[in-house]
Amino acid sequence: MVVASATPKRSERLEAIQLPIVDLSGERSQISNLIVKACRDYGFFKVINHGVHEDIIARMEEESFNFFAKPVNEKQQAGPANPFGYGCKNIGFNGDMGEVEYLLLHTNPLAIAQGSKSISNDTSKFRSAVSCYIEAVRDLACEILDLMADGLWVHDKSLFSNLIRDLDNDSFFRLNHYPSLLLCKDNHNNNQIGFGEHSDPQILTVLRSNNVGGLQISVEDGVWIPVSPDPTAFCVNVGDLLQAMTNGRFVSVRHRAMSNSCKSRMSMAFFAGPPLHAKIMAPPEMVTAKEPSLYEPFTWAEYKNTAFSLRLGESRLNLFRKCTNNDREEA
Ligand code: GA4
Repeated sequence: MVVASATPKRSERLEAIQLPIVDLSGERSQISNLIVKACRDYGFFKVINHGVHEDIIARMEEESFNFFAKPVNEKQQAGPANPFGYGCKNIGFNGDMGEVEYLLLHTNPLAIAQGSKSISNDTSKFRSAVSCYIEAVRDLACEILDLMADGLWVHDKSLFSNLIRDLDNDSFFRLNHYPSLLLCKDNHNNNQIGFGEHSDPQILTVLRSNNVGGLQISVEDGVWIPVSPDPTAFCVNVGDLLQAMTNGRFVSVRHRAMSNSCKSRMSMAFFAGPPLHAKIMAPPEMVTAKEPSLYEPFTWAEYKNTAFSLRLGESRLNLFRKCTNNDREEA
């Protein structure tokens, strides 16, 4: 595992962080421990030897590339994003903007079949590429969630993964294109915000990007650390729901994506979400006398409604925090 060096007190760091790297071909108990440590320290890690076939990734990337290369008026036939469909610059419903264009899809098969019609001229090719990719990354997400449960000594090893294996799971798939800007001067990265600061509301995110940097994470308030790109790995991050289910042991870390003025960046993110009616609460193993439960139980539907009604960077999980004695004393 490679660990990041101490963070200087500056608002931006120019050198990229080496996130913890988890080799999934390693020994199981060692891997679970590495994952747990990474999720506590950074909320982010990379996985290599993940078992997702290169072909599956290449096919999906090609479809994504073909879509974004289309003329604007054709892309707009798949929009506007509400939240699903093609979006350009507008993010969510509350006026957030960024230098990004994207396709957001729900991952249920019917939604993919419906959505594909306005996205590709070869609907069945697009549909097949998306279905294979989603199946593969969902399996990967489940394997990682089982390893997490193991590493946390949660008795039911499938507690987390069952939520996203459920037929009614509410997982999303997002293709992002951060176009290169017209300003490219002497190869200097005149970066602009592509996708503004936020944490992911779901359980887990599995992200893959081409070889262009742009992802930055905030391990400390106001300090942005670039993550080096690595197309051979998947970047995995903890979502808000997993922070709640681990009673705050794992951190759902704020991140953002910058668009690079010289090279265009493409990324593909799978957001693993539970069924809308799923009750989100920490299992008994995560709650002790020393670490009492931090959050009120809530359903994903309740949380999602709150998350989607706020601005991108607004804190959401805090709204579900229990009132502690400290809070009472402070009030
Ligand atoms: C962030 C993670 C995912 O991309 C996403 C985003 C969603 C959207 O683009 O519609 C949100 C954002 C994300 C969180 C706050 C709300 C909702 C935009 C926004 C302002 C698809 C998701 O699930 O939440």
